[in-house]
Amino acid sequence: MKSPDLAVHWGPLRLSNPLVLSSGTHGMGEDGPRLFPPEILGAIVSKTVTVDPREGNPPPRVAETPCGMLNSIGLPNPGIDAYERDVHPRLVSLGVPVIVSIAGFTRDEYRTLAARVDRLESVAGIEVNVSCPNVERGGMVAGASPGETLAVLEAVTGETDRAVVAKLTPNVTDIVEIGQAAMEGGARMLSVINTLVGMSVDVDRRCSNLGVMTGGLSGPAIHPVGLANLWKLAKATGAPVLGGGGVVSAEGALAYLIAGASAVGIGTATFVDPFAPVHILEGIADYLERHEFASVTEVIGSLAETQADLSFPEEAC
Ligand code: RRO
Repeated sequence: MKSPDLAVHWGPLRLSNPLVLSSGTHGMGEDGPRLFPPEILGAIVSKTVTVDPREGNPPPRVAETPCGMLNSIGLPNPGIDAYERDVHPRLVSLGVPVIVSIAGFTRDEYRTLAARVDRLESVAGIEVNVSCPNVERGGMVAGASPGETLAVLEAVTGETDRAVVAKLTPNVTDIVEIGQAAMEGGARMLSVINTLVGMSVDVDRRCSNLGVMTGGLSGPAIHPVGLANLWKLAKATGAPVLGGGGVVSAEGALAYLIAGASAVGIGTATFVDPFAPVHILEGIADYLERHEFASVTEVIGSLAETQADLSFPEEAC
């Protein structure tokens, strides 16, 4: 039997496979792919870049939690000038579609960043990060408001024809209305989820395990939350949505695809297993062969929503 076709479309982007390396989990973007052949990835998302360089938050900036980790990194990055000069050429040289992640502290900064990224060569897309939990302005504060999300997306899409993806926060009551606002603002794709606000306490020292009290929770603990948000968003908006959060196995990635994700984000898993993308991709290919699917696209959105929809009703879910 022929090997299954792993290519997917995420909005206007054609990816050789559904695995997308999530922002912020590989230095500026290229640390992970140095360990394995980069072409095993469908795309890479850079660390989110701001107009000016940033040091980030005071340490400690990461803390392990049961089945996950907290980060309070605080958006450290070299700023758009250094990104353009030093980082982007290195990312592009990996030969994988590069999505540049941007965050502003005002709408004007988002506009500036969109114009700067628009003029770079070899940009597959622009991720508009309206979901960082570790900054006091912009980030999740903007992305928790449908009106501000709409305005930010309009500011960005007014400056570029590149494929714009809005990365959304799960720290909201109704992610669907935020996703709809982003699409109305001109986003072509959506991405869920950024990290969940969390905290952990060192009881002996009676202090937070992070330098700035709270941080963003990622890792397997958040997989069910990501999945529910992905499913709701994909179903309600019909938008091409990347699903991620807590993917550490082929089954975890397949769950997102089955629930309707066009592509799957991998991030925190690589802190435990730097080769996670290799193992997850192999596992997806094995699954497709085992279930005799010719293409990964056949499983996308194939979720049975009632027992009557099951192809094998006797195998109750
Ligand atoms: O840098 C961070 O603190 C950070 C960012 Br920009 C983000 O989008 N999500 C996150 O958990 N941390």
